[in-house]
Amino acid sequence: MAELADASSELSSREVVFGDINRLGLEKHIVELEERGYTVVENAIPKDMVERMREIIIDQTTDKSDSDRPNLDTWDGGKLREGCYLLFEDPVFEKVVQNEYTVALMHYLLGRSMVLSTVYSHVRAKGDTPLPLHTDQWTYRLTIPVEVAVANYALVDYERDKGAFAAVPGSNHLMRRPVHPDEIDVYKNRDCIPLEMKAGSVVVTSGNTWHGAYERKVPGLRLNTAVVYCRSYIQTQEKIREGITQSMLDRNPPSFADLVGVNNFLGFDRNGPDFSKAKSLTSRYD
Ligand SMILES: O=C(O)CCC(=O)C(=O)O
Ligand SMILES: [Fe+2]
Repeated sequence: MAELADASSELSSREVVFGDINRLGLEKHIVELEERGYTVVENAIPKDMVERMREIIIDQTTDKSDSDRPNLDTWDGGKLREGCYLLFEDPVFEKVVQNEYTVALMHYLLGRSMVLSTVYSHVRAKGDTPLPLHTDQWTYRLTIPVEVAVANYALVDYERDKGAFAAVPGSNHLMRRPVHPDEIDVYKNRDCIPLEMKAGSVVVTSGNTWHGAYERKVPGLRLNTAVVYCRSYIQTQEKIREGITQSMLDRNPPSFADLVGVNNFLGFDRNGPDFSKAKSLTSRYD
């Protein structure tokens, strides 16, 4: 499990981030992130985690869709609801948000003071419309370096006609969002390609990169866990910080508290800001 360097570390942030990248052999993934705007790490998580996450997501979607429990391989009953706020559904999601490959790549993209924004699942069934190409950075302007990035874990094999992740290689350099219908539609955009991968792989995409998903043309479910991280000054998509319990903090390393934003001094009330938190964040992550 990756841990952010502790407060006593003598190393600069740059040394820590590139140290992790070298230790984990992720150098080629950094080049891909720069050139294409995304990169795939195979076998990022073990099979038991994949299976556990599927179960929990199917539990939540069953509950919210008010349907019979869908079978992963045979469901043909139409659209189902998304999974979200998954961090609070099961500790397996605490583990996945701290995945060492993803954290190392995210630190490269977003800096070590990044926070968790959402743990979400796009549940795709036969008949769902394709997900239009979009960028994930929801701030007013796209930026370099980016302020938002997503790690999308495949929980089933991704294949084009089974609802694979779609991406436009190099679109991270365009510095604008897709607008024309021919740019947005994954089937019309001639530069869009499917990212086919095995369950347990993760695709890390920077916030400027155009991506979406193909239609699922066969029965069964296309499930993922999409973990979004952002810079600490940006409003997170989910109320992560507000939902964290003491037992979640107790069973995780201290770096988890930073990741879920509880050490951010912003958002104070009548009692005033707790600058000891500001100090710990800035001194730890220069
Ligand atoms: O896999 C998908 O359905 C695409 C999801 C997406 O847009 C994302 O993870 O940011
Ligand atoms: Fe997205």
